[in-house]
Amino acid sequence: MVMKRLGFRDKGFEENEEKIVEEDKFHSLFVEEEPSLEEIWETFNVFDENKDGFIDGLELGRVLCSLRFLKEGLDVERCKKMINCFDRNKDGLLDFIDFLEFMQISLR
Ligand SMILES: [Ca+2]
Ligand SMILES: [Ca+2]
Repeated sequence: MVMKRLGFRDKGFEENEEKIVEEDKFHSLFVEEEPSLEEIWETFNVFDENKDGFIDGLELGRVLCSLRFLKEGLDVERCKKMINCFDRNKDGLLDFIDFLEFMQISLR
């Protein structure tokens, strides 16, 4: 991983390395609970009510309300702020990778 960052290049090696790093990364996300990617994907789909592949503030708010994480009712502004914390490309939506980060923090 470090070697890769430093620009270590060998085509075949690099592809393998990439895969291992990816799996390691996912693995280290869930040392405690270790939900599978499938489980997270299912969770993602629960959040993504309109099935467009992204979670917006409203969708996040609905689920958090139903889970009673938001006690004062649907607070879209607060949800948008939460999304902004994990939104890498700043489009105001959580895609699956953003959601992985979100889960990682939430499960702690
Ligand atoms: Ca959606
Ligand atoms: Ca995004």
